[in-house]
Amino acid sequence: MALTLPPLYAILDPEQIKDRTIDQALRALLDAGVTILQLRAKALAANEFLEVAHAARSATAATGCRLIINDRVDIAMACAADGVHLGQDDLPLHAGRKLLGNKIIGISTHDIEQARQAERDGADYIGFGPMFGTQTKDTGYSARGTAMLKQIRAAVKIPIVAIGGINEQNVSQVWQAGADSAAIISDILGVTDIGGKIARILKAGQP
Ligand code: TZP
Ligand code: MG
Repeated sequence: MALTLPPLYAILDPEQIKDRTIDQALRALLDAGVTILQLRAKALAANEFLEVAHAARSATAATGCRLIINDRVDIAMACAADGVHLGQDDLPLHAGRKLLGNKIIGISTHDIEQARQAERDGADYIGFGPMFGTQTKDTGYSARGTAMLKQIRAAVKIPIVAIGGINEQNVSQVWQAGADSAAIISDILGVTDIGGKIARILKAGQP
């Protein structure tokens, strides 16, 4: 069945949570009502990542929030996540599909050809970015901008999650340009009042 994504795609990255614990950040996101959450933990060893993934799985299951694991199909399987998010250099989609069956698989893309390829290969959604300048990840790509996002929207039918430098001020631009969902890390995890921030982001408009 085709995937539907909410306007906000939350990402929990332990490197971006300032002086909160991972559990506090997780709780704040869930209390704010997020319905899809990606766990991204590049610096954690597999055993630590799995421990956090189990905690995220039980907390998200309690609120009905879908859980997506970044990069690691094995961790996604071990914690019974709803899916995985894979970059261009991660396990290829066909291998992820073999292991995960009909669970959600999202693919990071940076241009039209990658977007089309991900759709042809059976991705459930694509990430597209970096939309604007971002400090959170050195993607090696220049800001893609909303004009390119509109071209991607015209090129694929599957849901698009825009990512990279999105914040409360510019989020409505990405929804207007055709993104189903906006992924926001630092502008959410970097503030004191995560709930208030998310409420203002959602008020900023609907895709
Ligand atoms: N992929 C492309 S940009 C990015 C990822 C994971 C980081 C986005 O973080 P922020 O802080 O919302 O710009
Ligand atoms: Mg990756």
